[in-house]
Amino acid sequence: MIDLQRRGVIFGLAGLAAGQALFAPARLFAADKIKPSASSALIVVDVQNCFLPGGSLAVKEGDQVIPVINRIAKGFDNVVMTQDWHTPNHMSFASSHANQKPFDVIKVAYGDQVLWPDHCVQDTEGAQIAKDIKIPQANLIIRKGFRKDVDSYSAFMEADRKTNSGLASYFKERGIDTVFLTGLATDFCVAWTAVDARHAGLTTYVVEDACRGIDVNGSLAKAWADMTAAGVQKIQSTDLVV
Ligand code: VGL
Ligand code: ZN
Repeated sequence: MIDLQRRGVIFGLAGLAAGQALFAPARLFAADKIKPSASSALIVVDVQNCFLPGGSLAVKEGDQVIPVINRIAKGFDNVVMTQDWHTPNHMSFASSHANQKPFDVIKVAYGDQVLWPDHCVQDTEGAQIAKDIKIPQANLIIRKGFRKDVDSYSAFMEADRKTNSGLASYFKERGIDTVFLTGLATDFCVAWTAVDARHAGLTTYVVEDACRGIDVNGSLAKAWADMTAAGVQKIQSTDLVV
């Protein structure tokens, strides 16, 4: 008798878990894991040579995201990559301004602009996506920052906050309502893309151990605060069932 009742409970819970999985990504109660579904997309932000150790705007441990991203990408049918893609003499380069050095902040028409070392110049080796990224099923590559006078950290919208990339419409047309963000750098392109994903109405996760930050003048802590305020959820790659 007791045994039967116990079984009933167990089957009941098992049924609930299966039901939740139909509406994935659901937090499966057992180990609180998240399973990507057909309406989920992985976004791989700017894993490009310039941002890897030895690159012109190297992110500390930037290369360490690659095996993590390759592993979780196996669980996604929908993968979007982004590629920082600047003109020579781009306005975000310190070298384009007299008397400025990398990591200085200047005022431009649309607000504050951090100045960077030259990086990710169109069609250069540094702008190529890291060769060790192995995601053959990636569906779309969004290039950004390709207009000389406007920077673009976000994959959705340029820094002037006017020019749309079309990515929100792409997700809408493809029935994607949930995105998982990975890549470089946590505090710039990942964070801005994550906040804009929320503005586009998407459920948004940032996979913390699949990202690394630049962390200049407290930018990493600020980025996490901004993301949390926007409703972005921080997870680890081990929270995913892939
Ligand atoms: C990025 C600074 C300048 C990034 C791009 O990918 O986070 N950061 N350009
Ligand atoms: Zn850039």
